Amino acid sequence: YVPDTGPRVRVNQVGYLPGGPKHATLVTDATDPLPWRLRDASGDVVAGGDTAPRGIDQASGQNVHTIDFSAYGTPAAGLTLVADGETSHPFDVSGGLYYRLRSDAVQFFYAQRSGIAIDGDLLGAEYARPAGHVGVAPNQGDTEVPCQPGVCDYTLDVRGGWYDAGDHGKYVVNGGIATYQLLSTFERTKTAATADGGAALGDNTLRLPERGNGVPDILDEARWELEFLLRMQVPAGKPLAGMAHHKIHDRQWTGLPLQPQDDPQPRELHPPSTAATLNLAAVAAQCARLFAPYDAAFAGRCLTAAKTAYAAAKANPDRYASPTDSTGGGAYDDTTVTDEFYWAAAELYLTTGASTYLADVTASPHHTGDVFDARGFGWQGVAALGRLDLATVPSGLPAAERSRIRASVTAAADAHLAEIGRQPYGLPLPGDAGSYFWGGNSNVINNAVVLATAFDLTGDATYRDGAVQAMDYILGRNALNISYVTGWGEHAAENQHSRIFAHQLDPNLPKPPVGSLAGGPNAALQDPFAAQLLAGCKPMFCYVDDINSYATNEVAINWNSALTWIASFLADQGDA
Ligand code: 9MR
Repeated sequence: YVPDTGPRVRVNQVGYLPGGPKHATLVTDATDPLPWRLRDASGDVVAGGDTAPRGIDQASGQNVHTIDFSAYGTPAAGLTLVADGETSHPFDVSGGLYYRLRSDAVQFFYAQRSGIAIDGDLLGAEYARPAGHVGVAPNQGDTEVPCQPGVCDYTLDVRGGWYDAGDHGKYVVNGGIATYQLLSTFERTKTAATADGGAALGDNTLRLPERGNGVPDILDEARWELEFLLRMQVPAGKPLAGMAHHKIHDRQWTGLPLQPQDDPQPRELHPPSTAATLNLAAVAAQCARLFAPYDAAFAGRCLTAAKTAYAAAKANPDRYASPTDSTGGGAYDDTTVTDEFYWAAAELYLTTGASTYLADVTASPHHTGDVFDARGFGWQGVAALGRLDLATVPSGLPAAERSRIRASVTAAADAHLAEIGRQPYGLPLPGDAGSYFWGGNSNVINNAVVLATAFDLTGDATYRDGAVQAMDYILGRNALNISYVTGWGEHAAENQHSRIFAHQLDPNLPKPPVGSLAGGPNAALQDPFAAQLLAGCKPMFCYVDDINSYATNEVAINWNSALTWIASFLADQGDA
């Protein structure tokens, strides 16, 4: 199988910020520098220079050169880069490049909502659908959901929330990091000097049913999941009260396509877990501080839930979700929860200022340990979330402590910058196969989040430029010459794995909405379709834009939450 990778000059197909870095990659057999030309829409040459040969790129196996046209800074549409007889996909130079991506990326969450009819007037007529899993046949949930046999003697109303990904499962651990990133996207607008103060994500800025209710729209979207997460808590008086059930999903896996309202499977609560409980504690604590100005009663409910969840986790510190519990839904297993304890304690401390939580933060092995990783962070390793918030959210931390924590963020960002320099495709990710795993696009973006946070903390533009370059990779500067974000870029992913947006299987169904991020290259080839098609692939080629490849081409809330955060950051850079 040889994918059509288009022109051998690889660019960010969306474009470049006028004052930002501008890099491209040329795939060629040549070993000596070659001339490159930047052409405007009418074909006139507006800049030029020579390529820099980089040899064989480990992640792609290609012989490549890099092109640096950062010196060009004039806004223009329809530019192309020409080198070695090849003309790149067209792109823009504009300060407004990412304005709409900021809302597109978060709009995905409305499209994933469970328990509410999706309004075609808001999202587009083709996306209208009835409410899923509200107890209307053939659905069997989620209003009165029993546990798996033997797990509990009650039912819970766990309606609402977001469908996790291409399936109809709802998982507290993954809901946790996704909600965190939406809340953090908003919180950054309040704490970062380079942010826009929240106006762009405020009331009446997103196409949501709650728009115009006096609450910033991104908080309204986060609340849809927060309410679900709160419902997953074991009620008082029951065994393990205060813990959170790990997940709720179908008893058996369903096929594609399948609209949520047509799912006939029994739904079941799976056992409470320490990791889920700490995810609830962390995001409910964030909820308490961010909703306080808008809805004191809801903020109070969140704070109570956060505190009871945290106490329950401390009383039950080693209840782990089983790695084999993956029938009908994903496992989201995790047997290391010191990082979840650290994150939850950090959020509770930042919200309450209470010394007990600070003591737990300080006693955590992650407090002084290195929480950042060259391969990014994700749902299973969340210490970085606590660290980033301790660095950015105002608190009573002693100044020396605050500086040490901030220095750990800039040190991680320095390491990512060094990696960007080593990679001919300019992404903050080591080039070996171990970097290219399930959902890895979100890890690349999360490294960009670390770089962006370092910029917010220091104002040092090299960090901002690193974050921008990471997104160049996501938006087309890669071996496959593809943008991984639906509707963004000349040649973008469009057949992501989803039961709802299964256009590839049924032309009457829509494609994933504009702004949906694909999981990305996964060298482990963990689905049969990819395994058969892509055997022997070099890591950066281990991806296919086909609905059957759930291990390379799914959509997921924790991936779009990373995109949401960075899109908002990039939009704020404007003409930078
Ligand atoms: O994102 C998850 C990835 O880190 C795991 O390796 C993979 C296999 O366990 O599961 C991914 O999450 C999936 C979840 O289990 C079920 N819903 C779809 C998720 C995205 O593919």
